[in-house]
Amino acid sequence: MSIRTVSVIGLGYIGLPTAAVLASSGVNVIGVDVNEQAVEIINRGDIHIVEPDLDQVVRQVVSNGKLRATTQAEAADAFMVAVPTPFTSDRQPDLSYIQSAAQAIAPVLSRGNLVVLESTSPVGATEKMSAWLAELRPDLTFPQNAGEEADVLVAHCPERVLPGHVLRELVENDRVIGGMSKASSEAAIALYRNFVKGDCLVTNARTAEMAKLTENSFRDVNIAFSNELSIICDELDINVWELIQLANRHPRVNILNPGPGVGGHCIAVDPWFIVSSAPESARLIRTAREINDYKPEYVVEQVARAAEAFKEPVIACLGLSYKADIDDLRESPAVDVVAELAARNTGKLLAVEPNIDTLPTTLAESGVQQATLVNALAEANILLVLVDHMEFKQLAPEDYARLVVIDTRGLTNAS
Ligand code: SAJ
Repeated sequence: MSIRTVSVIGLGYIGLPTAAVLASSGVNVIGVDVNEQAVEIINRGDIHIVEPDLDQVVRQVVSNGKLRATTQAEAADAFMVAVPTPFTSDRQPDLSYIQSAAQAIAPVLSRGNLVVLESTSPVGATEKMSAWLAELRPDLTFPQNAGEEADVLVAHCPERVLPGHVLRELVENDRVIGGMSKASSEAAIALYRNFVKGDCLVTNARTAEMAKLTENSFRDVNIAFSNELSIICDELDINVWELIQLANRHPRVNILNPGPGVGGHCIAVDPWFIVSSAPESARLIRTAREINDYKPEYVVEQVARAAEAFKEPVIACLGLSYKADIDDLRESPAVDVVAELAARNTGKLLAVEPNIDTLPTTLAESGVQQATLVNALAEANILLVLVDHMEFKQLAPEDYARLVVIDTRGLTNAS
């Protein structure tokens, strides 16, 4: 099958870079998003999200006509669905965006089309998407009923790129391709070969779904181990950073870094998809989530105790983003910690975040002030390190010698 035109449904953190990289490989790409403002920005050759170098690629492919954005799905040879899969308040996967995407593409589907689900999904979601499409298009056959003879091919190929390194990882990372039929996998490989230099590893859709959830749960469980260690070490008066450094000198030990909690839109969410599918069996995965979710609360308590020693506590909060050297504040444990400190009136809060211009309104309205690193250190009596940004790694011991230090990232322990 020849794939000349691809429609990417959802132009967010994954869909837009994927659309742009695919377009720069020479494929005609139609990007579809319900957000009219995003569509308008992209068609101007600009971007509405933050990712290094993405603006240049988008500008180039929009100006040479290879990428065009629209709010209405159009006919194409292949469709890539890259929409959000959040969880509901009771931690069940919310597939409503996938269902909306199926409703949007069903009317324009035709025989020989390939539909790939890229969104991180609970096991069974690709089959569900295919069932929704089949319901809406009884005139076409799908792999769940027609196997290798199906008119429409369906596969899952989870995105696995690291925010901040998306353009490189989109090309270099291996891809797991789970077709609902052999023909579906082959068509998906042909699609990804346009821009992927890594290996395309073939499996079925359910295993591909579980592979993605497993990768992020593996990381979550390992971070939970280090977060638990940090709490145990506080109790036993041991420096956790020194401890980890020593233990990691064993040839088969590689402990990750403790922090103020796990943020981002993936690692703190995806393990719940496993828990909701196998609630009785996923005991370690659930406990890891609970440990990581508890860590911001633990940090707030530490700061509150330290603040009791001062008549007028002034806390320099270093970093607000969910991890180092990015400007992404969504689902950030650092923001949660600062917001909770503000809600409890723990003291004067000076937030230092070199990657943003203005504080989120919720923080500003609760009295948090934005400050430069120099001013915050000069005014504060407590130093709270929440993110290991490169600007903070330059700090020397004399810069904070007179402050009470609560360092969730081990910056002040760097040897
Ligand atoms: N963190 C720690 N300690 C560590 C490592 C990370 O506390 O040793 C924290 C970070 O500070 C952050 C959170 O974990 O708050 C997540 O950061 P991350 O860099 O581990 O991952 P993400 O969420 O930016 O991207 C992950 C990646 N998954 C894996 O590394 C297994 C990425 O490859 C996925 O594509 C992405 O999730 C996704 O979209 O699912």
